[in-house]
Amino acid sequence: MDILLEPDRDHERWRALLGERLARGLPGARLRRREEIEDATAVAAAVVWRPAPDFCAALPNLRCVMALGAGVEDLVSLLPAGMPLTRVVDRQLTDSMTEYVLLHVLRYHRNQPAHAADQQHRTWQPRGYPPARERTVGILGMGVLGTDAAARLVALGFRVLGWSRARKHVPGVESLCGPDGLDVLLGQSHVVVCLLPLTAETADILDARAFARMRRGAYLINAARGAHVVDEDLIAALDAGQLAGATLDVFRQEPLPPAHPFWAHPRVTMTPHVASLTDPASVADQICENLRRLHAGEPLLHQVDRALGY
Ligand code: NDP
Ligand code: OXD
Repeated sequence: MDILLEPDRDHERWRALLGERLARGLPGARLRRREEIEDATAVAAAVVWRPAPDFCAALPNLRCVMALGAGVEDLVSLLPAGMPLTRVVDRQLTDSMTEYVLLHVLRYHRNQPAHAADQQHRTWQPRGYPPARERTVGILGMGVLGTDAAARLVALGFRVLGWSRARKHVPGVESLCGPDGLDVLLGQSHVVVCLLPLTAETADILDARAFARMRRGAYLINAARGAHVVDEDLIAALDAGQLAGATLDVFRQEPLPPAHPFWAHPRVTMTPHVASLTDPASVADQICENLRRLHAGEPLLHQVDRALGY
């Protein structure tokens, strides 16, 4: 079986890590760059991240696409409806996202943006803060990433609300669902964290209406996808003081164009889509296990529900 390998970076590293595992577990499997494919009919699987949009058009016997990341909205819209699609679910990826969420929740909880501004002006200004239990953090999306971040925030003492389609039972987390649940979360949270997948239902979910429902002076952390946020509405909410600040890791267009107002906005903290990076060494085993399963005709791990889009 031939396997198309098209990551967006670290190609040689992926090839080495997958190659050595396949040599042991699936001898005969061959990893191929697009330009190395001699017989397109022999390609049964594609292991990809942000591939060229037409990557599967000339692969008539493709049986599965394995994404090298967690959010798969691009592939969901690109692939034929029946094509099995898997995504990454990985302890290291989850830990990295939780680090990002904790970093920025704590930064806001402990007034770090204000202290940083004070330092610029050589101003000694002690600023008080309430105990964590008096802060509410709302997590939009209680999946693999949201659940872990929520549990670690609970361990730090925060009050945590979690919003998902189905109700969840995570110790210490108040589970909310549906439009009413969303309004409760927005209305009560001091910090709202977006960890939703991007789907038709969740696109533009953080718009003027949502910001108006948030507590005055609340913060937003978006580490999911740029298209969850309506940029102009966020800027208007920040400028009006309705939101005190936003931390954004993801953007509608990446890299963010130099002229975009987020770059220079005093209440925006930006990172270049690094909240959680896939670690090839951590993820190679699950990709090889899925290739083995595909070969053996067994059910695949971490398969995306094509109808739901995540
Ligand atoms: P999961 O699929 O595990 O979880 C998604 C969660 O969102 C689920 O709880 C789901 O509810 C909920 N959800 C989906 N649609 C709705 C809806 N319409 N209303 C309410 N809740 C909804 O995803 P992950 O936790 O693994 O990842 C989340 C996202 O994080 C990814 O899709 C990706 O976009 C982003 N990401 C960003 C990274 C970065 O570096 N910035 C890195 C990795 C991921 P239910 O449980 O009921 O189905
Ligand atoms: C992902 C990402 O979804 O890197 O894995 O954004």
